[in-house]
Amino acid sequence: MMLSKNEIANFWKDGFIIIRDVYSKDEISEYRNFVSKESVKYFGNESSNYKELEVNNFKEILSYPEIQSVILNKKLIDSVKNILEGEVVYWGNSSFRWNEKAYRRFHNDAKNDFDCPFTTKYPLVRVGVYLQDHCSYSNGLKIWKGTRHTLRYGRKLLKKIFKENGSLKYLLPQQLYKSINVNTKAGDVVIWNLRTCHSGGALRIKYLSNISFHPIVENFIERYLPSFVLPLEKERGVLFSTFGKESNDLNNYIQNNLKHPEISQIINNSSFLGNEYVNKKSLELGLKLKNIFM
Ligand SMILES: O=C(O)CCC(=O)C(=O)O
Ligand SMILES: [Fe+2]
Repeated sequence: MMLSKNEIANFWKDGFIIIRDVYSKDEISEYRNFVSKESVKYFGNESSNYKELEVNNFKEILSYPEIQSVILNKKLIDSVKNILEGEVVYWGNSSFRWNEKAYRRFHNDAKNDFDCPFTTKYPLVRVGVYLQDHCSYSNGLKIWKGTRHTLRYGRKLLKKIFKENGSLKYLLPQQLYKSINVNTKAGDVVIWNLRTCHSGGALRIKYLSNISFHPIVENFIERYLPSFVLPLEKERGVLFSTFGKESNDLNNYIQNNLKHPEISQIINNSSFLGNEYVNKKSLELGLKLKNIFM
C-alpha cells in the first residue's frame, strides 16, 4: 500500500490529499521546459485566460513523450488506486497550463452526478501537479475541506437531505466552511475528489501567508491592495488529470466530457491508445486506458 488506512480515510473526510516528493527536481525542470515551450509556441508569453483560448492544437498528457511520466508514475497511480480501491481508469482527460490568468471561483467538477453527495463516495479524482512553490507564494490551489457539493438551495437539495440523510448541517452554505490554501512544493501532487469545492489562484498575503480568503475577497485584495500580495515564485506551470473507477458515475462523467468541445477535442487529438510504450507501462502500473469514442 502506498497510502495508509488513515490517509485514505482522511481523503474521504477532507476531500483531498497531498502526496509529497513524487517527482525529482530534474523531472520538474524538464516538465517546466516542455510545458512553457509548447504553450508559448501557440499563445506567446502573455498571461492567458485558458477559457478563451483555442486549445485545438493540444493533446492529452500521455501523447507527449516529454511529460507522459507525470501520469506513468508508480507512486501517483498506486495512491489513486488506494483511494479508489481498485483498478484506475484513464480516458485522456488531462491538460497542462502555463501562465494561466488566476481562475478564482468556488466550484466543484462533478458532472451528471445524480447520487446523494452525503451518503455515497464519488469515484472520480482530479490530480494537480503544480510545478512551483505554493507554500510561500500565491496562485496555488484553494480547497474547502470536507465539502461535497455546490448544490443550490431549493427543493432538490432539501429532498436529498431529508430523503437520504436527514442532517441539517448540509444546509450550511458550503462557502462558510473553512477554506485552506494548499501548501504544495514543486514535486508534490495534490489529489482531490471531484465533489470537493475548490478554486484556483489562491492568494497569499504578506506577514499572514496562511490565511485563506474567499475568491471574491482575493480579487478585491489583488486589485486594491496589491502591495500586500505575495507574488508568484516564477511562471505558473500546472498539469491536471482526471481518473476514475468503472461505475455509472464514471460513464455519466464521460458523457459530459464528450459534449464539451475543448475536452473532447483534446482527447480526439491524442495518440495514447495506440502507443506501445504507453500501453506496456500502463499495464505494469495497473492503469486501464479507455477509448471513449467507441
Ligand atoms: O487552476 C487551478 O489551480 C484549479 C483548476 C481547477 O479548478 C481544476 O483543475 O479543476
Ligand atoms: Fe476545478
